[in-house]
Amino acid sequence: MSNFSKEFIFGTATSSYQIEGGFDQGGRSLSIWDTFSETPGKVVNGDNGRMACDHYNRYKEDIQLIKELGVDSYRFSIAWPRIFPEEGVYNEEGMDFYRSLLDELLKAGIKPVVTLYHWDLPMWAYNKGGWINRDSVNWFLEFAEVCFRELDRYVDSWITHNEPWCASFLSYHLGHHAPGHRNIEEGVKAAHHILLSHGKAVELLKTDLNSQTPIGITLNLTPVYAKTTSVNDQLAANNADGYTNRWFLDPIFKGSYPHDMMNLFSSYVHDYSFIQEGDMASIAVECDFFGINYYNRSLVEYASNENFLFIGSHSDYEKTGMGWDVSPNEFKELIYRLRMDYTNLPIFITENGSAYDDVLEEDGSVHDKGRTDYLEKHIQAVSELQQEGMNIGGYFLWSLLDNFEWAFGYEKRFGIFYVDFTTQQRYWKDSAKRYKEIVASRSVHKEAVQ
Ligand code: GCO
Repeated sequence: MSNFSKEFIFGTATSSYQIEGGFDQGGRSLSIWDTFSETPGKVVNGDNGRMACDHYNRYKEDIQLIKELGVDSYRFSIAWPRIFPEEGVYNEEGMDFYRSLLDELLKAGIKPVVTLYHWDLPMWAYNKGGWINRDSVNWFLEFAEVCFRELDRYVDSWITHNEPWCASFLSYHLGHHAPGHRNIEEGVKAAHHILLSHGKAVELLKTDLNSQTPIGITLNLTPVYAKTTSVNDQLAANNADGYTNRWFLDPIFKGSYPHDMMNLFSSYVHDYSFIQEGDMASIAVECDFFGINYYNRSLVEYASNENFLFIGSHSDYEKTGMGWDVSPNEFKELIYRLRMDYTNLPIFITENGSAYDDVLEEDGSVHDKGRTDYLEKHIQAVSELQQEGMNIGGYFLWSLLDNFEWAFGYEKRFGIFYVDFTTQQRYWKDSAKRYKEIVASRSVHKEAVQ
């Protein structure tokens, strides 16, 4: 696993709502996740992110862990309700938190990669229609602008949005994430406004603010496979791919939505007039890199009673604790496809990781063999991709800490550090030790080639 060039970035990633806690500290107002998790039946065990990993109060020690891990970079997100607790009301204290966090990272020699939106929409914005309201683009730009102005000098790279599919379809159509709506048209509109706000934020940073800091977007991509070669299953796979991947890839890289999906959606989306002149060109703005979050492949089959004619199919692959297929080869195939059909930009794996049922031993160790194997297989895949000239710029392991796993609450642990949520103590899992070794062996290699 030593085929990594000296520029290759190893990192780890988190997001604000999942780790910060401090929900009422520093002038923060509520986000849609605070409210959603208060709604009975939405989050496993009724968990919420009020305390989470208490990172808001413990960020210094968490940065020490990152430093000890030896990675080059840390990806985190900014909680919008800390920066604008009310519409148009800027909260300096919220910004101070991120300034201190960034200072501390830079002191530790860690490059900050900052995501603007990782799903914690302020409630005030939701109350005015959230992402369904086109004004959301302007609210987001106001937030982005102040973040750029105040923080750009500390930041190594910006990511506008994390996984627009989740923030739109999973949240407004499938209802599993906040705000929990179930309406296809809303999902499609939310996706459009999120993508548009991405394009406009990139333009703002590059053109209006004239910054050289690299900026991009992160999509969650799930390569879809058909259960059989039957025409029906192939159609199911095509639709699943359209719904999950192409609906986001096509506008970003080709400046248009896929026509087959527009037709498929048109029984529910009566009017596409929310796509205004110039929008598609804005969305397709040139970025500096492309971020992807990869967890698993998906296997689907035809289902005549489903809206889009597909459902998940039984797969006999080895599974993670989420029930997701361990599928490093499909990860490679995904990258080949992106290179063939979509982009030459440097690709960053901005998330990759796995949940397993961890056991904290009495001596403080956690023998998470499943997660360790998972990360080795995927880093091996990245290494092979690098060797094949696929231009992967970096790899960020999800996640630094066990944290609030959205609708799964604290039941699913993705961290390489175990968090005891009663004491807030952190423990090294075996996977963290292994990751440290992998990163360090690359550093040795680095010195040898310098
Ligand atoms: C994601 C999310 C993470 C999740 C992770 C595991 O971007 O999907 O960024 O917040 O915790 O994917 O489900």
